[in-house]
Amino acid sequence: MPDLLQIGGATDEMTARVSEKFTIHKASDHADLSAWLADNGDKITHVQTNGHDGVKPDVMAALTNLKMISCYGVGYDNIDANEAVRRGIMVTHTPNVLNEEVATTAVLLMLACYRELLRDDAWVRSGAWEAKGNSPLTRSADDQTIGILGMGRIGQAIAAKLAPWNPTILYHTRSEKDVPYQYVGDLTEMAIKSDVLIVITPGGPSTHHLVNADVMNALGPKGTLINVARGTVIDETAMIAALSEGRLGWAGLDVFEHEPKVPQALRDLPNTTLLPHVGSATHETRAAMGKLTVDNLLSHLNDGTVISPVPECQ
Ligand code: A2R
Repeated sequence: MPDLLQIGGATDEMTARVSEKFTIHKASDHADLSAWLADNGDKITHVQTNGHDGVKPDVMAALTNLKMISCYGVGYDNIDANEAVRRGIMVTHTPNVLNEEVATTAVLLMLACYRELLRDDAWVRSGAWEAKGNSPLTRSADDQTIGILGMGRIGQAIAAKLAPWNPTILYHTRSEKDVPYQYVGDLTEMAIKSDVLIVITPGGPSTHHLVNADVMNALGPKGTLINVARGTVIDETAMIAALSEGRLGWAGLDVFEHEPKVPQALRDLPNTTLLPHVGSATHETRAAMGKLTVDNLLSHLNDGTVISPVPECQ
């Protein structure tokens, strides 16, 4: 059987299906992975990984006969897809099957910020309700102007999922899309016009710190920033300063620049709702992502075709 390197975790079902066709080697079993790769790297033909772990450049270089990387997740910014193309390595990911779940997470964070979900939950638990009476009023999430940065598969799912709150939806991308929302060619201009800015672009160098201090100042003291994309898209240091100084109102974040490390200053801020990168993390959606990850591997092994290649490999 061909040899597969498994980087990061996999569900039991994924492992069961993969083990019928491949000999599985788990990267986590080798304390000195470089040494193991030096002796065994040439026999690995397939890699199964995820968006967080990706494939580090030294690992990819050590896999001299690698033919395919299957990524469990839609974001693949931790895999050098251009280097893969240069070497003739196929890279696949799991688009579409997680659109609705990530969109739900974006809406969840936005509503939690507007209606102070965490503050009011604490109000009940701490006994403040009985001791002090009603909690302060919150803001209505209805009829807001919502700017979406990134209007791809997930951005469109977010826009659709927000419809019951009757928003005016603006969006910013590098090129205009055929969608029923208003395109804004300049991100800062969109932030000026928006009550909420939702970030849902890919990560990587092309979007690094796209949301900088200027964009956050433009969103303003009454503005809410939501990130369900990658932590690197927002300048986290500038965001902490803006939230602390009242230049930015609220932030709902599922992703962080150096996750799982989250700066203490951000954790201490009351105007934030923080999630541990769980955008797609439900049983149902992770099962669908796992199935597609394995389907891609088995299809490639069977006849060289795949179901969902990354754009660079199409
Ligand atoms: O810029 P365009 O026209 O390529 O539109 C894409 C947009 N985008 C950007 N917008 C502004 N500035 C950029 N530098 C930039 N780079 C990309 O992000 C497109 O509208 C959107 C990405 O859409 P999809 O490729 O369909 O990705 P999907 O499935 O919505 O997932 C987005 C990301 C993943 O890469 C993960 O990092 C995260 O959501 O879970």
